Amino acid sequence: MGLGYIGLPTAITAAMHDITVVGVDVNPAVVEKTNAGVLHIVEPGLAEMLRKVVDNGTLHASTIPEISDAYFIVVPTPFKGKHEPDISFVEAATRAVIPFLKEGDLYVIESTSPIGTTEIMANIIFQERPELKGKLHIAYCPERVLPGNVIYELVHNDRVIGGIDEASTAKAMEFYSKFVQGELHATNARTAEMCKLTENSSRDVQIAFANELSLICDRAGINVWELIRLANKHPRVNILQPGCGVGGHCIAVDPYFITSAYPTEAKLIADARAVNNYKAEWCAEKVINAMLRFEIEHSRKPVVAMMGVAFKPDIDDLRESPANAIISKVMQGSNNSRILVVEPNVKEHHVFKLTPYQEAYRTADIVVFLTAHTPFRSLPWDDNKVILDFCGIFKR
Ligand code: SAJ
Repeated sequence: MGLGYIGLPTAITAAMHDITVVGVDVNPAVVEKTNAGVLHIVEPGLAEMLRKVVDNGTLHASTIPEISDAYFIVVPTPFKGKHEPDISFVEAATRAVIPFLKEGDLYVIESTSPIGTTEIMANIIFQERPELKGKLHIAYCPERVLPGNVIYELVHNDRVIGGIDEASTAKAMEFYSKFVQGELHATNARTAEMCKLTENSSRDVQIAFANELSLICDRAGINVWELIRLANKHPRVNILQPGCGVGGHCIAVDPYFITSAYPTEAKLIADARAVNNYKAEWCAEKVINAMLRFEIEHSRKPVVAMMGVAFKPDIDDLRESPANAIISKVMQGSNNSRILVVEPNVKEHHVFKLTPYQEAYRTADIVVFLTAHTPFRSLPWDDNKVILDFCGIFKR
């Protein structure tokens, strides 16, 4: 249930392992494309695999579920209100499969979900189908794959699997063992739900530490890149890299699933979110200040290059990208300066006109590095430009 960034690769991977899969999505365009063997997401190597499993008939897509032995819920869990998780898609997908469930079936949620979601869905299922109580296997198993490396990680990453009872855990483990070569770790549903939120919150907190260091170092006149490199020479220290904020649809989102439910306890997690959000605002302020200074010193407006819109290096995914927000803010405060926007990984942007990166770098008076795309690393340092390197291209 759900043929998005995780559901579709999972469906394809299962189909590659001789499991007959019906990929269900509410979007008819996604279903049509999938059945035509055309990939609607960007993921290296996946298009060939999709064509293969569609051609040999192990995967087909539909807008409605079909009778199966195992059902996987892989739909988004966005926010409602400010930062409250919205599990209505999980519930809708669950309600859609309820009529098809039969004794002995497996039902697994993979969507990132607030603690208790699996139990809530189990209750909904048994309310509608009381005769199945004790006769279904219900579990939670979060995905952990890194976009760009999905095919490898779906098979090789360890998985945490938590059932609502031991028989459910065992049944889900048996299923995943058909295509997962990583280790399968058994637990209960609540721990598995929290485990997913913990993994991404842990990364968010660690990035916040690096971002906080970058703010301190900027005030203290210390090169943060050198500082972190040296501190990491300690055998038990491993500090991540600062950037222009935290983006994507996971790390900047999942910690709120904890903070909204446990506001009294989740202090560090909430502060880390605040630091990472603030870092993007701070970067925008830095750019606007540099532009004002340039105008005063040169009696003309600067040309500014904003390098990178994607939320992390070498991908085309612009979702929840702090770079996007920084560029918009700089444009608002730009006082008619020329702003060149660069994103080498996409052909077109629905708001910004894009400029090739070499041309932007050559033309600009102020160059702002927002995303550490590999091609940017071959650009030469130029003393005649103001360079704001928020993501460590030059590490100067
Ligand atoms: N970032 C930094 N500094 C760093 C590392 C990352 O600022 O040192 C920033 C990136 O630029 C980006 C953001 O963090 O804006 C997130 O990027 P990421 O590479 O850390 O993670 P995602 O969002 O692509 O994928 C994460 C992964 N989770 C963890 O590494 C704990 C992935 O395994 C999950 O499956 C995925 O979230 C998910 O779907 O939850």
